[in-house]
Amino acid sequence: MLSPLTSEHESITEPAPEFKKFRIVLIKPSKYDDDGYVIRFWKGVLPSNTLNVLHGLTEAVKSNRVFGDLRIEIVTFDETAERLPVSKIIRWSRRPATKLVVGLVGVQTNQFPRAFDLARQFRAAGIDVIIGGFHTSGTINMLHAERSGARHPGFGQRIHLDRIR
Ligand code: B12
Repeated sequence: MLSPLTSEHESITEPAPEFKKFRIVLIKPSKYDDDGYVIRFWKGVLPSNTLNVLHGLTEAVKSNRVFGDLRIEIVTFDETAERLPVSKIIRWSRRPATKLVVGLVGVQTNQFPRAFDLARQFRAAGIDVIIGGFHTSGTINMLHAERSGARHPGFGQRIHLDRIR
């Protein structure tokens, strides 16, 4: 049987590694301005509701010990008000016995290009990425999930990012 932290692909090609730590990185992506720069405010005055809700739900997974004794660490970033340490996150994923997943949260249509660029950087480093939010939910519904190669587990959407490059 698949471990909850192991994708189908991994189970076919290699035995499931023993993870001792599960680090979940939740990121609210910003968006590009007309010149292609990432918009980042000097100070954040409005915390993202979705980021906070997702953080709370993930904390519940941790406190309810959904993954048993596995140590869970949750880190959040709001790119609209802080620089995103992409290289550092990739380094975290290479630590021994660590499984790292990136969740791009609350992604709206105008933030999708930025979210997708971030996802590509993490995917290139072998990190599993989940994108959720109004844009992905709406798009997948419109594309008819079964035919687009996207899966629809009901909470957030799991898209085969590698196939839609
Ligand atoms: C509240 C709200 C705001 C508030 C946000 C306040 C705050 N502190 O966060 C304010 C007024 C600031 C705002 C601003 C904007 N908003 Co607004 N907003 C909303 C609203 C009404 C609710 C969003 C919300 O908080 N939902 C509750 C959270 C918990 O749910 P959620 O975001 O849907 O996330 C759930 C799932 O999608 C999923 N999920 C989300 N991410 C992830 C990630 C992973 C990994 C997983 C597994 C699951 C997952 O889990 C969550 C829990 O179920 C929606 C409309 C709506 N009814 O959804 C519009 C909406 C999201 N906003 C919209 C827009 C356009 C904007 C602005 C761009 C408007 C503007 N021109 O400035 C800005 C962008 C701000 C920004 N930087 O993101 C549009 C987006 C349309 C689109 N095509 O993407 C919406 C859909 C309204 C609409 N119908 O037009 N908004």
